[in-house]
Amino acid sequence: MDSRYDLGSSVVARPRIVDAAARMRDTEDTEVDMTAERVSELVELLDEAFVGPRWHALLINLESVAPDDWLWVAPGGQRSIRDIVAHVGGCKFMYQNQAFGDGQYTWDTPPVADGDALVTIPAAIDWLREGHQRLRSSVAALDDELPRLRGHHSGTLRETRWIIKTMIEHDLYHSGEINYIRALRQQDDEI
Ligand code: NI
Repeated sequence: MDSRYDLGSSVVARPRIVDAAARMRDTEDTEVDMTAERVSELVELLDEAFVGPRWHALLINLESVAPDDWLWVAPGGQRSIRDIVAHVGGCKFMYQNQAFGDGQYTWDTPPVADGDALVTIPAAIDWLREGHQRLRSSVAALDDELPRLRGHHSGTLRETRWIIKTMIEHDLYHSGEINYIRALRQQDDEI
């Protein structure tokens, strides 16, 4: 029998279409679930790089810095721990603003507008926490695809996941620098 006239088979075909639609919905649901899972994992990694508990974290290393170490520059060096904190904190505000905000913050218009924020270590930590909180909230609120392109101060759009990954690496990288400068200053560097 010519299948074009076989009503039976078109009736049979119908559930397959329903199945396909259901499968598509399931796939979408799974993708949403996977994005949510990945986002929450990235938020966790952002927090770990910033507050710890592991000793690589930025705030863990700042805890060992004494007030006298804050402006010290190692022989042959150029940057104090304060300078590094200004850079790390500024990047938190700038990356957040470029990727999730109005894109106004750049290297030339540093978001470190308030000089008081860096006068003491506790004030700097408060300021870092504020920058981190902004970034963290923006990431935690993500419900779209992590490959989505977003603004970056270089002028080149970057994937959302690249921006988050860079921010995680950035805290850890400069945290190590802070630790090394502090160790030179306090003369307790070890192999
Ligand atoms: Ni840097």
